Amino acid sequence: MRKSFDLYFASSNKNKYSEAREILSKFNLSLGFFEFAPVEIQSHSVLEIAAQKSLDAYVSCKKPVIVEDDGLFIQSLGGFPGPYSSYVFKTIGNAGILRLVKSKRQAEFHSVISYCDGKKPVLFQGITKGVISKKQRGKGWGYDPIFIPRGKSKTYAELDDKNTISHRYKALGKFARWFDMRKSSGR
Ligand code: ITT
Repeated sequence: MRKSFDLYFASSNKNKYSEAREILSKFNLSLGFFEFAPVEIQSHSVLEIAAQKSLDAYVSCKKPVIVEDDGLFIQSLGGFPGPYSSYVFKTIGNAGILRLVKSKRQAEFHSVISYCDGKKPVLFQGITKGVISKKQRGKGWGYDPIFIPRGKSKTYAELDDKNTISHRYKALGKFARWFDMRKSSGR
């Protein structure tokens, strides 16, 4: 029989789930996977996209659920690809991004976790600043081979401790502390 969880991660992206599960296990939270292909609204805001994604996910999942919306914001490209990161990765990919980024390489990875249990979604944001590398390094998924977080000389793909510094870790850490407080207060 399938194990049931108190909390699910709804996504079409298993890489995001695997990292989220590992991160939340450090906060003693177990996380089920709810495979879900969200219809993303057109918006410049990852907060707005995440909130709507979690409302839609709850309708299908019918259990307390979190979703995540991410964006890689490259300063010299006016924040591109930002909320369109998934589409841009599937179309021009890392090679395309490296062709676009010339001298100024500053970038930020944003994560928004949205929790929904049928009421108004609750949002948590995590940001990791860094730079875009000059070439692809390491064998990670998505933009991992081209993003070097601030204070490191390696890309996310080359680091062993990505899950302790990433945008995802920061957003999930805020969520886990809130979720725990809410549980202790009996709500
Ligand atoms: P959902 O079904 O959960 O929406 P998705 O892959 O479409 O999955 P997003 O809309 O949040 O997710 O897209 C953000 C894209 O940014 C994602 O597809 C990856 O290519 C990339 N991305 C997000 N977090 C990343 C990380 O930690 N490392 C590398 N790439 C990442």
